[in-house]
Amino acid sequence: MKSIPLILPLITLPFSGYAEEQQPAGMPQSPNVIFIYADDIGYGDLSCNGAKTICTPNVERLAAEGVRFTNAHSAAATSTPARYAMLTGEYAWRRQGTGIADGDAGMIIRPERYTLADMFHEAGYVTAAIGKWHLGLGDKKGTQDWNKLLSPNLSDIGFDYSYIMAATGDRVPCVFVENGQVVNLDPDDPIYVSYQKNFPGEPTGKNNPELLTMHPSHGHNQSIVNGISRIGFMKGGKSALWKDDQIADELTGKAISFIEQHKDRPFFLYFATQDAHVPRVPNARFAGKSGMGPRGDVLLQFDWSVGEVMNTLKRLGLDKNTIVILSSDNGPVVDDGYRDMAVEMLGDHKPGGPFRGGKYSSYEAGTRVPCILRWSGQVEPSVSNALVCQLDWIASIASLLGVEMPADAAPDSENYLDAWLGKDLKGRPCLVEQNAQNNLSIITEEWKYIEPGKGVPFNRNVGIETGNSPDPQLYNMYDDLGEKENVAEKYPEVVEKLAAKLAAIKDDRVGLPLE
Ligand code: NG6
Ligand code: CA
Repeated sequence: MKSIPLILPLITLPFSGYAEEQQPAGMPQSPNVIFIYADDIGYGDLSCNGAKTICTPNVERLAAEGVRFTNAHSAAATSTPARYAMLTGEYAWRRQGTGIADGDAGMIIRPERYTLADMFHEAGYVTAAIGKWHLGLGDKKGTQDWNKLLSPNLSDIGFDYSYIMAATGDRVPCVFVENGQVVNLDPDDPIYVSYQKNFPGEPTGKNNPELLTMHPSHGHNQSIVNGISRIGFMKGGKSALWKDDQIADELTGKAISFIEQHKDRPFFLYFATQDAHVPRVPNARFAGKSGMGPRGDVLLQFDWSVGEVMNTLKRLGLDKNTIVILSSDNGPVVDDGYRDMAVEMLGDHKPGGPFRGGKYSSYEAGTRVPCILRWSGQVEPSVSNALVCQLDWIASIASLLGVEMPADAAPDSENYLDAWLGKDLKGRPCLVEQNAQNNLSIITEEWKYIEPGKGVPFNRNVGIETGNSPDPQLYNMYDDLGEKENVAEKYPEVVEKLAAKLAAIKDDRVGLPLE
């Protein structure tokens, strides 16, 4: 296991990368980098991307001051594989055990893996992860003792500081974990977690619906925490339980403290908010404010978090020297398992914007997510249609910072720094997208090919077309952004070429030319 020095060298590495010559005279240090990584926020959920029924002014301002991407993707249509790929620079479908993780999963990114946080470390940065984690903790599934230091934890993969939700809002344990230790735990009330069976005498959503303040629509009928039944069973740890309506405040507060504490040295902050994942419990300040029910309200709450981060940067004079990247882990879902009125109150709102499908799907709304990069003074405000993917953040930022990554690090990540900085409108020649059944698609500027795959075509629980089909699908991205007309039979040669390219990438022979 590698050890991370507790005290990082105080000297700041010279800013030796790509933008050196453009660096303004007197720029004190390498730029800070903040990822604001939303959960389940769709392309169409933000007013900067054309939403008319919801107003997200802070994100709009960020977009107006930076590059707003229209063809940016997460690497997968669900959280765990999207985050795995983003943090390691490796497509998650190459690895077993990277599907949607239980709350008692062991660390999915093992300590020996080189991560984005390691890369920042090498450039002399202090690093933090605050918010939703969903990539496992401790050594092996189900063997954690939540009352002790969980090991390995995020400090073993390059994060100097972490304050996280172990998995998701709807999975036990419903506690924050700070640097591997459950926060506010009373030793006299230890915490137990199981994804196998309930603890004797503990109520569940299934058996005790009378105890619920929010009812499940599907799944989510196990342990009850704060009147909401979750996935998985837990017992004890009462003093450590989070309050759902305060998660955004808690995480935003921690993000601000981290920025304040490290304002004098280069820092990397991975700020993973949990709005708009279920269960959606907006703070009273936002409840009822969107006219769209809790799902709309938590979008306003997310926008508030963004505003708080931006105000902090301004207040501390870090505005110019901080790169802020905002994106989401996967596309949107309206009913994701609770009866929270999201479907009934949706009205004309289109969470996926012009795109077909949603979270879990092979269609574009699955992975084509909101994405903005702001770097005041360095990056011209613009809109970019370049094909870009979060997978490439590690290689692109390594290039910016002049970090040479080890040869075997981040194998699928490529340096598209110019595209990220809005200077090159081209981006990737192609990208592989992964849906919830691990069926893969390949997208180029012109085409989208979805490989034949197993699974139902429509997920009735969530009301989303999955894109699964026994037949090949081909869509023209120039004429048919909404993937309405499958033209696979019309253009068999394009299908053949893209299927071969996908097979080559799967096989690791990424060099096979597209033409
Ligand atoms: C699904 C959950 C869903 C959500 C998702 C993960 C059920 C019925 N559905 O299995 O509610 O938690 O997993 O979402 O349990 S993600 O954004 O973290 O990938
Ligand atoms: Ca998600």
